[in-house]
Amino acid sequence: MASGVKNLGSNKKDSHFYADESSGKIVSEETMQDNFYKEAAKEVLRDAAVQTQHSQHEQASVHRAPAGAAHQAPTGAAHQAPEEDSVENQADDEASLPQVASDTSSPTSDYSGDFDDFDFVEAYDDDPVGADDQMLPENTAPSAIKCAFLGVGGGGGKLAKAFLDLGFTKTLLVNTTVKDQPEGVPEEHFLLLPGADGVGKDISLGKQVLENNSASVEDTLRTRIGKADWVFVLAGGGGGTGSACHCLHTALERYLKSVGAGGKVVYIVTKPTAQELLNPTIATNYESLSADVALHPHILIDNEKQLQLLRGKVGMLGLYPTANKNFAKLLWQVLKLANENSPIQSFDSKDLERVLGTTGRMVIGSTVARDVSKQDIGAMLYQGCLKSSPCPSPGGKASTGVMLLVVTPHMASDPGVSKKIEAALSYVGGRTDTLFSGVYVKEPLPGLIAISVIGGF
Ligand SMILES: Nc1nc2c(ncn2[C@@H]2O[C@H](COP(=O)(O)OP(=O)(O)OP(=O)(O)O)[C@@H](O)[C@H]2O)c(=O)[nH]1
Ligand SMILES: [Mg+2]
Repeated sequence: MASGVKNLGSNKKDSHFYADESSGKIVSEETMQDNFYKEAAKEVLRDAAVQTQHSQHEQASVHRAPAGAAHQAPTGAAHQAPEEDSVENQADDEASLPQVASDTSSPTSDYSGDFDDFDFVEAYDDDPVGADDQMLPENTAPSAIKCAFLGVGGGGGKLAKAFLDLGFTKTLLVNTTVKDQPEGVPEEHFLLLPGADGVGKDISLGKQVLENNSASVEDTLRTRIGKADWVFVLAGGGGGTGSACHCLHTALERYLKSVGAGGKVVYIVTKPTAQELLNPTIATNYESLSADVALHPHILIDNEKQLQLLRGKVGMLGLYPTANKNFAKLLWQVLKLANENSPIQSFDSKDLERVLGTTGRMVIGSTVARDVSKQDIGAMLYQGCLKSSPCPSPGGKASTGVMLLVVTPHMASDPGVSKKIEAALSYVGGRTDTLFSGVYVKEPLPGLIAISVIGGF
């Protein structure tokens, strides 16, 4: 029963009368029921109107709130949110309703689309589609240049593995067979070329297989290496596959160009041992390879010299793995030092690029001078680097040279040693057209360490 109404009893017609306190009138039961239903109907209509307003406001606030909290929360919960409250307050004022609707109508129509106007904003944010599935991780070995290593054939693959072991993860091993691949190299670093199960020292077959698959090598470099500025091609001279590696040159240059590289292809090839060179096929294959790389920057590793230096120190089985590791560490030291600052004199990445980019052969070597008090230290260091280098001795005057010296803090602060260091650098400077040098301070060291690269002959 509606409030404010008192039951006053019934008349003879059995009709009930009620006093309506709000109006001060006495009304019959019929009238009373009539009023009650009218009131109830009005209340229902009012509720319905308020509900419609609410849902309109909720829609408006949902469009405005990207977090979608209003979507998730039931109406009651949405009412508790301060933002929703402010919307609701406006809804209570009927006059403000069209205002709210018109406020929201314009952003609503903007937001309700599929962002056509701004669908470009993230277009360049993502990594290239599909390219990253096979992408090898970035090199972890510190280096002044962004480089990749490509091992071709059995010996080339083993040399490449030595760089991979140092943290040059951007390393790929290409071969015509899985049979002479080094152990312990994850599958993603291999590219097996179809067409022959090894080429059995047949360099013509090697060239044919590499040429037929050069596009695949180029693609694999793009998808697995990505961007590198320099590609070091490693190959064992004398076999059929590695000796044919120059067939990939055009594809490698195209790859470098396509990734916007600033560097070149540098070959690191081995010269067979004296014993191996007695075999005419091996000798011819090696000659073919050395002629192919002659006009490109290249390092020749003399296997005879290298193995002689190791014989007596390492067993047969360990000869090549040790030699490969030593060579990789030697070259890495140059790439790494060019990345370091020196309080005395730095050899920087531009210097390194000048040397690596010089056409012709390079000789790389290192030595240690335990007694820095000797007078002729300049000659000692230079000759020592050449003598203990795995490369054949240089022929003629070098066009570019690098002399990197690593000294202890004690040596660096000794005026006598500093004078000798200067003399050593000018000795090497006199033997190359352009000398780049760097002096680094480290400890502990077994003595004064010298690393030299001379190139361009
Ligand atoms: N420095 C070095 N030289 C190696 C190594 N393995 C092989 N060689 C040299 O590389 C030469 C060529 O051998 P491989 O590289 O096995 O030949 P390949 O390129 O695979 O050619 P095929 O087997 O004929 O298809 C050998 O005669 C060795 O002188 C190595 O681990 N380090
Ligand atoms: Mg082989």
